[in-house]
Amino acid sequence: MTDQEATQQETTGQEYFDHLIEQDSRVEPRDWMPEAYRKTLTRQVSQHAHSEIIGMQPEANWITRAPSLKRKAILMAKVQDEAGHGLYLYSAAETLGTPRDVLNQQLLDGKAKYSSIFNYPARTWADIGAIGWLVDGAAICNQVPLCRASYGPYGRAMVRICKEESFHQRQGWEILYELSNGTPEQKQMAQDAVNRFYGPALQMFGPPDADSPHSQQSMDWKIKRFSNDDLRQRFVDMIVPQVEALGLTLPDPDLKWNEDRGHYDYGELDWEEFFAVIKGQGPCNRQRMQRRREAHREGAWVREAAAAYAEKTSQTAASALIGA
Ligand code: BYC
Repeated sequence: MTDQEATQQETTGQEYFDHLIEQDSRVEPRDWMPEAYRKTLTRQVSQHAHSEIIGMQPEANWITRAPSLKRKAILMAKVQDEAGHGLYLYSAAETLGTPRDVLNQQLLDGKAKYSSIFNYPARTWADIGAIGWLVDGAAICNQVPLCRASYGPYGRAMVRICKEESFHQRQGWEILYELSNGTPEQKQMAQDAVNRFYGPALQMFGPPDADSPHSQQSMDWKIKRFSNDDLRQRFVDMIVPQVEALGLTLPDPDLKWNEDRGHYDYGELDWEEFFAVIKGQGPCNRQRMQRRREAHREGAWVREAAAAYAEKTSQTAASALIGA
């Protein structure tokens, strides 16, 4: 292709891309797309996938300690769902051109981020409730608009993920509800868990809009539909009546209804802590990454066996063709 033809192709591609975005239509893997769009989506979708995989750890630690067989089965199903979410998301990310093992290596090398929330420990059984109610609740609030993301494979993956997240949130709510209506010690355990997870759950929405370098461009491209602060506000408005129904409180003395805005005002979050956590200095960053690297090493034989099987079946298929 001559330089002139390449420029022509790029101009037509850009026009078509702009048209798709303007029409609120979907960009598909084979469509031309600006390199920066491909890059930001690869970043966001792979970070999202890494979050699902790392996010299995705090809960998986509680599978053996769940208080009944039923709770154990439910928690196992939830953790398995999260592995599945990771897989759909890696598949969606791969359609943008970067192979999954490269994305995975970025995580193992500590170059790719995953959600700050998973660097906090799950200390008690009530924390499993708080993770379900607050963390999965925040995830739903953030991810429902992503079902309409302009990139087709990402939006479609999000539809199924959101359905499963709703079940996850319900199971968290139910754990907290039961504890809150149990003995005074159980109620206190539920309150402590909410106290510890409230701030970090609000930080899942990302830094304040003024410190969010990617938001505006991602909204212009209709990857993100709302800003970080808008979604955070929506989440606060949603959980205030829920916490009342639980008979618990949120640990924020500044939380109050603002008649003029039609929203709850809430106190400043600890952004210094947030930025330290995403730089690797949270309470569990080292432990999470160490466990992920171990799991990757322990899984080497599975990857090798799958690759050998794929090779063998493709050879058998090729010999059958030659024989035919
Ligand atoms: N933690 O310009 P910004 C789940 C980074 S899984 C860590 O606002 P953007 C679940 C951000 O990446 C939940 N890093 O970025 C799983 C960027 O850094 P880089 C995961 C964060 O992308 C298992 C920088 O800060 N959900 O629910 O426009 C069990 C500047 O930020 C965080 C998703 O991944 C954070 N909280 O907006 C239970 C949802 N926030 O890349 C539950 C999809 C920001 O420049 N992702 N950063 O180095 C998104 O919606 C967006 O990527 C974000 C950030 C709202 C998170």
